[in-house]
Amino acid sequence: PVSPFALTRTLPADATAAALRTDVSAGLTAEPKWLPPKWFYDARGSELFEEITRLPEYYPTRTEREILAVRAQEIAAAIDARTLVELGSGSSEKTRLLLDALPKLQAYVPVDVSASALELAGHALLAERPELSVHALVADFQQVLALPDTPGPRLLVFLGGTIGNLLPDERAHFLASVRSLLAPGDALLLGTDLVKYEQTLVAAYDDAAGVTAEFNKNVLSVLNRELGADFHPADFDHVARWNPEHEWIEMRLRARAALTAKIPALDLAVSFEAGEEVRTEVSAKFRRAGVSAELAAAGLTLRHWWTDSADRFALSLATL
Ligand code: AVJ
Repeated sequence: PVSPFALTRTLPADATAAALRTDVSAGLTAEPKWLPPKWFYDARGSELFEEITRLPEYYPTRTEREILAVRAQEIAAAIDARTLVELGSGSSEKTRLLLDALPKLQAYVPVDVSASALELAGHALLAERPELSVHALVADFQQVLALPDTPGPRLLVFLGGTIGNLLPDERAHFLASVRSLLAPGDALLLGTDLVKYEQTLVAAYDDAAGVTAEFNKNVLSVLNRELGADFHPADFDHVARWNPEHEWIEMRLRARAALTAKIPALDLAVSFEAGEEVRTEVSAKFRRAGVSAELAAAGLTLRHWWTDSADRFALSLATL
């Protein structure tokens, strides 16, 4: 018998380490300095993110879950998928709401950079739904994906508002590659956080308990461990700021005093002036017209737009 669980690596084992070095040397020698948000998520960072999702100020996770719970049947009616592809899986609890609503589902394809996260989630799911075949894909969703040969129609889901962590040109590139994965009859389900009152947004990224501050500073611990750097996270302040021009939240780390950090693995020393900031994340907030336009630019048509009662978050369903 064929095993119902298969794991395919499209990333060489050392790809992550190489990408980290490339990103850190580019970002910390740039003016102004930046780091990509994907490096937050080591084991500690993933744990802190889980903690963020339970904070009173951080509404996106519970709001998206609420929309999914209310709309799962409508989603299934729009696309009776035989394969569910989840990009950047890990939100297994939300995925379950979808899985349970799709009666014809045969295959689940979680895509994540972490093989261990995929093994855990895949086997837990199989214990509950032994009739599903799980084809886990170790891949970076920003790279070109080759999906396993599973039955259509396919529903591709990208939840959590993670698309907002991409810059506009990265988003265009990402949506175009999603478009190239879809055949007639397939669909994309996309979660986006929405533009709202500035204080609400800033509070969601600068919580009173300081969990997001710790999450932000965790990227320095990742650099210390992976690249032998000597950052002291306490030398930096957490900053969360609304950028009204781009309509995104920016997280930054601001040096409390002038300092120089050594990064031996890159043979690099990085100096900060007092008050100098490194941008560690953008989290774009959307409006319906913008989502519709970005989908259209990638050759996709917005078919459904579902929000919660307070219009905080949206789920979009798009097809060719
Ligand atoms: C859920 C990954 C999209 O941008 O809101 C949470 C990550 N950053 N708090 C977001 C995050 C700061 C998050 N994503």
